Amino acid sequence: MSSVHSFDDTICALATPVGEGGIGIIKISGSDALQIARRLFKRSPPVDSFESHRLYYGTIVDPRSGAVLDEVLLSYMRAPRTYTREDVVEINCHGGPMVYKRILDLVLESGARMAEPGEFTRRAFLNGRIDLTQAEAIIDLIKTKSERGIELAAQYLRGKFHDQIDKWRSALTNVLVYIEACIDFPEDIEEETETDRLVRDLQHKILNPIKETLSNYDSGRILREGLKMVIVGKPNVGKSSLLNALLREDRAIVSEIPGTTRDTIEESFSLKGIPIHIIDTAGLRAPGDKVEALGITRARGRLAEADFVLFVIDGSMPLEKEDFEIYEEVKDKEGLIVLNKIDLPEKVNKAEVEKAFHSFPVVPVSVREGTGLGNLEEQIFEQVIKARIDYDRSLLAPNLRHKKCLEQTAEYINNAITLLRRGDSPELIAFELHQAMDKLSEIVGENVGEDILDHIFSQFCIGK
Ligand SMILES: Nc1nc2c(ncn2[C@@H]2O[C@H](COP(=O)(O)OP(=O)(O)OP(=O)(O)O)[C@@H](O)[C@H]2O)c(=O)[nH]1
Ligand SMILES: [Mg+2]
Repeated sequence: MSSVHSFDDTICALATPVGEGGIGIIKISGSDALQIARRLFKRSPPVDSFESHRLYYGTIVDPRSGAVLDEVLLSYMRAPRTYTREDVVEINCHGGPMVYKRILDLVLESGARMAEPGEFTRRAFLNGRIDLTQAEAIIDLIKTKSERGIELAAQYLRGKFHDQIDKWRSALTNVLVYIEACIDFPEDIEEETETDRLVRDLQHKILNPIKETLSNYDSGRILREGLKMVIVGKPNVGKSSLLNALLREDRAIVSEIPGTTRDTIEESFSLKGIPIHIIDTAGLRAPGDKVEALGITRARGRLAEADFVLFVIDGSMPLEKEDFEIYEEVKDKEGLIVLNKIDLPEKVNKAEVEKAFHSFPVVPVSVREGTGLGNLEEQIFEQVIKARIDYDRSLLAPNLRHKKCLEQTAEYINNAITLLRRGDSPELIAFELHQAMDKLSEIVGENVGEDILDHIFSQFCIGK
């Protein structure tokens, strides 16, 4: 993007969603913003000089025809106290597509150009108002699907992650200063106690906290994107009935014919504020035909990506070879066994299932009668969500990009520790530490490539 456009021009976009709405907001940012406002905005008496951060009531007038297009509220925000740190003008017009399109056209004719997706936020980043973790938090905030996700994004937005990175960087700088002094005065590093101190500092002040942060990755992913939960079991045990019950709607076809569900069915619901993507699958068994075989392959694919498994067993019939085969496939995952159809005469009880399939807790239910379902939801919450997301600790959960950078940082620090312990040359140690420093800086957006920025900002909508 920035290879095409420079950042000293003026951009504009519709900041509200496209379509009909109560109001439409047109946002203009850049050095020509005020001049464009002067050209298009009319009021009596005319405004001599726009005050910053004040709302003006008036009309938008086509300067060529003199036609009044709309009644609007306009605000001018003088740089640098703005979202982009540039001059910003916002026009609140009526939210009809014809109205805001015509006003946008006038703004474009007056010298602005259409903003790229995320370009306002990219300018905020390039102008130093926010760092890259804060820019990412803005995307998260817009896209998050859970209440806890909002809290997490809000923490990032306030710069909590940046503060943490700064602490690590300053600890790293302290070690680097010492090591670099040793390049000039090599005799100093010989002292064993100093080596110990440096290793200790690297380990306790940087490496261990980074590892702890990395361990929160999964929690962060679930908070941001939701938990992937897959329902498996042999045919006819009640998987689709369970899906419908959890969704509280008749989403999947249920029938007494084994092999009813042939494709995967995916839906989402919210469990105490955490989004859950729930996937119903074809019953796992030796397939009867080609279509069923495809469905079963698909089910296995979903299983591989799952965060959590609901393994359904029919309590009204004895355990079968197929149940044992499925258990072998899922036993290393996190999950629960749902012992279904307890309204029917019992052929296998909870204790027997627990004994046969000891990796999972067993929750007896009757989906048909609705018994045990509340308990099941409670158990899912306890097991998956509470266990992963520590509610008492203030969470710093890296996203995938941060995770990669932190893993590389940890690797460089480990290398440096090995070299230090071996009494290797300070040049080599300093090299590793500089690499670690660069990786930390990359997280907050210092020395990152255009390709990474393009990737991040392209996830925004236009007008943000
Ligand atoms: N008695 C009783 N029947 C149930 C219960 N849950 C489901 N069923 C019945 O079991 C049959 C199979 O239910 P489904 O939900 O279609 O089972 P499934 O596991 O999705 O089956 P496939 O898609 O064929 O793999 C239907 O006739 C349901 O009405 C239950 O708790 N008690
Ligand atoms: Mg089914």
